[in-house]
Amino acid sequence: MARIAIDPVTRIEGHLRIEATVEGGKVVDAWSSSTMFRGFEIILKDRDPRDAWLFCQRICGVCTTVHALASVRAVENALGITIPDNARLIRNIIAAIQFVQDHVIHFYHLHGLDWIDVVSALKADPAKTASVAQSISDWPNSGAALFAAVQKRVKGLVDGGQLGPFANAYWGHPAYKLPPEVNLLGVAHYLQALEWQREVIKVHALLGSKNPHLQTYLVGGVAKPVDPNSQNALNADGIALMNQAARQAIDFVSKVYLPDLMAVAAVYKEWAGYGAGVGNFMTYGEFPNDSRSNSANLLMPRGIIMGQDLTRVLPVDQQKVTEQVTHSWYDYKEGDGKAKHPWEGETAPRYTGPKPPYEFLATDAKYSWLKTPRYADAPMEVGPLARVLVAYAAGHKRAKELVDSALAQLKAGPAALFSTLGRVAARGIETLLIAEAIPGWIGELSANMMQKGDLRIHEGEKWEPATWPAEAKGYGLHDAPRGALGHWVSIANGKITNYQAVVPSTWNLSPRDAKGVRGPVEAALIGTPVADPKQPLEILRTVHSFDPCMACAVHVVDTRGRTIAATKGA
Ligand code: NFE
Ligand code: MG
Repeated sequence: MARIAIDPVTRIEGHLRIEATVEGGKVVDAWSSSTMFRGFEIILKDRDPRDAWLFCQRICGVCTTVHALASVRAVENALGITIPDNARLIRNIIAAIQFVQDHVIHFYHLHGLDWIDVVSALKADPAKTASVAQSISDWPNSGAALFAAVQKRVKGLVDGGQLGPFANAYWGHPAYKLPPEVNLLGVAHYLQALEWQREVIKVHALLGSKNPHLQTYLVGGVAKPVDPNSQNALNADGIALMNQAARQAIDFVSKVYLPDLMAVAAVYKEWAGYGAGVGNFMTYGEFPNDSRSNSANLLMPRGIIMGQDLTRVLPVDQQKVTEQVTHSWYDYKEGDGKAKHPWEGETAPRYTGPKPPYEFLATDAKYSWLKTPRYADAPMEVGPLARVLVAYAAGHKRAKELVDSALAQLKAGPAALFSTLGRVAARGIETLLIAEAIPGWIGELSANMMQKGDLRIHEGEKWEPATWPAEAKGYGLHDAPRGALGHWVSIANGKITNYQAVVPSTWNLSPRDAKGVRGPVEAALIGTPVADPKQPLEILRTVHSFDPCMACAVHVVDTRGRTIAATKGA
């Protein structure tokens, strides 16, 4: 039995360490640890709740906007504010473009190289790659000359020993199975996706003045004026730019991302048999159709699935969300065994782990900077798979079409969804579903401005703290690209008295709970094959399928600058 540590896991955001025991070529146990402490909850104390979103948004630069949105929703919920329709539409468009860009970047730049062997692409015949590309999609940039040029570029990098973004991976590992031609296709699209994402994200520059960290959120609405008769507001030119970006998004997702995903999935079908995880899924849902606070009228429905049971979608009650610290480097006043709802949450860090450099963590004790979130005491997987499963089980028409079509192509049943491959496929499926919804919101916004003359962007009535109750508390739900995100705020005399964020990657990468029950990633790793414990590529496949973000999950970087060496991570 070998114990291994992968630290740092790369092609994620933040610092993640995975320890696993491997026996008989398989993972038999696993531990997920975040090695980075942050403290946004502490930073927010005593601040004006109208400023909270500006601080929170800096929790992460990958899922930019998401903490801003959850924060304004939480404060609006506390103060009983209903935002104008234009603000809802602008927020939906911002969030949706975020999803689309984030998921494409994940597939090609963070996860793709777990499946695509860049070095093998050098052996491909570019003409054959062109015929593969043209057989799966009518995307125009698919000629032999283009693939030959990409191959030459990569060969130049390899020959010059300057692999750049392609350095430090397990090239040639026996678990890579794609033919050289498909590897070349993947590498070409890796490069095209870089160019594409820069274009579509211009919508953030237009609506948010910049990316990352948009400037135009506001408690009560948005600070982006809409006015067809002004050059200084969102006008017909801006609507046209957004429509163009939405078309580019739908095109790339339907003609590049999804066909590539299906081509990769067809070769790695056995990954529908690994990585199931805890079997419980939760989503807060997203993209509200009306402006009520935390409205349940959503494009992607809110709900819970327990024990892989797709016949029942259970409601979500935020009161049942708690966090534990039995295995986390924090103290609770009443004792570490307690499960605390975020309104009563505490952030009191105390590191009790080994002094670096160390070989392994003491995983019987505290071993992570992540807390352990639970819903009604159960671990929950959150993210694309949770959203797609809940939509599918709830009978969402487009979700059903897309899921059934993917399953038919792979000749698989719904059980295949509970897997590493299911997680990757769900991400692609929801990217298209969300991209397709963007033109509708742009149309509504345009009609409001141009036809109805409705230019309202902000509900100003409750802006002054003098209008607020002496004490208030609220919660804001958002489903971010990586999953269910909740912010909980308590306000007294115009100031924040407590603030807690319970974040998608905290749900997914949590350590064990008080009863020793594993978190979703820990559970998903059990049974993962490992051909060579010194090159744990397969472990990375399952970990990356969750698209971890530890920056979000632990929410102030450890200024001691610890460096930890163990088995090489890639
Ligand atoms: Ni930093 Fe984030 C998303 C949030 S994940 S990426 O999506 O919230 O935990
Ligand atoms: Mg938190």
